[in-house]
Amino acid sequence: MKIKFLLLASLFFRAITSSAVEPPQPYGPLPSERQLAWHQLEFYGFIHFTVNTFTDKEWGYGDEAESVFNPTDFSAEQIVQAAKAGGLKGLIVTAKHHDGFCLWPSQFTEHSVKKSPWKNGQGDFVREMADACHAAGLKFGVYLSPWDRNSAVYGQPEYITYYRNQLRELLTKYGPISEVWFDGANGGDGFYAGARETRNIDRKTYYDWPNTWALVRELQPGAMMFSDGGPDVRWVGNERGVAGETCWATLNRAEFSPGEADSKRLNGGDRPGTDWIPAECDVSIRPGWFYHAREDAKVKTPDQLLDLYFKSVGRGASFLLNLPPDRRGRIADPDVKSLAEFRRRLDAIFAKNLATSAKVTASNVRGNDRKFAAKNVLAGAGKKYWSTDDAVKTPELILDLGKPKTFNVVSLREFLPLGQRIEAFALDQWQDGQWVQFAGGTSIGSHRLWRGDYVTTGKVRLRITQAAACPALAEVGLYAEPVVKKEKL
Ligand code: FUL
Repeated sequence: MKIKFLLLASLFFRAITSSAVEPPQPYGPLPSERQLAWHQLEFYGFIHFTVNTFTDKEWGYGDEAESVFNPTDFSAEQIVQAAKAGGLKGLIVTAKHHDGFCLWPSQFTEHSVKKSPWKNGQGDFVREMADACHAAGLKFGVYLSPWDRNSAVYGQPEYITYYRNQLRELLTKYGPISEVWFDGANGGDGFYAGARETRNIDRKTYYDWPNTWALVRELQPGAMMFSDGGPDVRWVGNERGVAGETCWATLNRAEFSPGEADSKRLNGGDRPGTDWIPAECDVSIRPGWFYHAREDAKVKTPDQLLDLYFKSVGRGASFLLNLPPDRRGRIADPDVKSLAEFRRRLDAIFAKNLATSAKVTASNVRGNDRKFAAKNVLAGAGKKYWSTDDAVKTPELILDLGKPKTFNVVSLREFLPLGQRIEAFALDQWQDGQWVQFAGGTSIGSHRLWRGDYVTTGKVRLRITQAAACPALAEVGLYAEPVVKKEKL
């Protein structure tokens, strides 16, 4: 009787004490709801398509005849299916590139698909792509080049009205827009309705970005906005698709504006930073952004795409892979094949988390409360996390795998609603009666993937070696990449 009472009393005591343990205070700049949703995408695509596809150029001058744009066998479904098979979660299309040709029938210019022989001037590339993406469950975004080498008024205040009118069309007629891409290449020589001259603009003031951004917020509150320095997602500082080995999700936003890029800083972010503006790694599956038949043999291999995935997604950034349609208006075979094989290999790596049944212990658990238990790092959904008492910034966590297991990929994720807290970590394996370090790194953020030599061990230890605040870690995963035979690479 007495024992039963004591047991009940202790359970009651635990219940009241555990509910009293508060979660850690958030640290530093925090992601918005919009950014949190975007972080889950990780991998999505670019579709570069316009007159350049037909003139074999990368940058059109702006004097291309509308008749040039004439895909022979366009299929939005084929493009979307190729992307989906590659595991891309969305597509961002060039509605207008620097040449100024509009791939939708804008009411504000005649320089568009309206004047093209394609579908007798009735075609709307943006519409078909938006509908196909939405039907397939993919996000849909638009690239509207601020620089317009066709427009007579480029460089004058009227152009800003024109640009915003076009943006309004794109943001109101095509359903939900997931991302708006504001390119940083701005001003220079161009056709400008026959003027054929060089027009330089003041990148800081000409576009009056704050008001354009406000328009996007008003019309599509869920849309992420990309530019060199945000406001929602930043350029990674190169077009090779590679984030810095250290890549913070934070940036001193006031020091950047579109077209004003300190690429080194963008590559790694600023710590602690004033705003949450994670990096996006844009890169083309081919050397060029637009399709050129001469590059058919230069499509990135599945192996190269995997490497890029680890150097973008695996460093807390997103991977924006460009798939340029060819003159038919379809993704060419070599690209489709490489992308599908890349996906097969990626899925094979992440098919099984070898840590799932591990016994997880930690040197400290916040308030000894199971809400913050070490084993939360195996929960998967990202809602739970392991955390420690405020004063404990360099704890360690041990995964006892029960028996030796072999892996070569480790996946870590912080619990983002509490900010980016961890500044350095190390990974050890239990070997011949002692701990031996096999990996280490700095930033974790939304995702950190380590990929290296195969490790075989029964126990793995994660040491947080530096943190700005007590860590909040949402995931630890161990994966084994199947060995690929040489001829498949
Ligand atoms: C650059 C542009 O100049 C390229 O043509 C391409 O669109 C790339 C994604 O952004 O700034």
